Amino acid sequence: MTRYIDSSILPSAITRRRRVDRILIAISILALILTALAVYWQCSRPTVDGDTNGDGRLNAVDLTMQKRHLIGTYDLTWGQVQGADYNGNQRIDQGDIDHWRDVILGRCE
Ligand SMILES: [Ca+2]
Ligand SMILES: [Ca+2]
Repeated sequence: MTRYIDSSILPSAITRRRRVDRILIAISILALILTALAVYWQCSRPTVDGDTNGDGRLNAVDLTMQKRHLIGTYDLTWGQVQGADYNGNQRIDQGDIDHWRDVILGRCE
């Protein structure tokens, strides 16, 4: 049995495949660079006590996340719980939330 290959299609198919491969490689490299930048940015930010969402600031957003975690409508990671656990009892409770609220309001440090 003899197979015939249309030689006019083959080079363009290979060229197209190489072009797609180059685009995929470029996207992969870009994703790797963006991931490295995100890790660097996250690690280089100052750590702020009570900062639950990791934006480097303590504010009402953090309190909302903590309150929602307390009533069971939002799950925090273990690291977030540790960061928000002011009284050191390994969980977020009303005492933690009251403390961070007072810090935000300038009632305590
Ligand atoms: Ca925050
Ligand atoms: Ca606590």
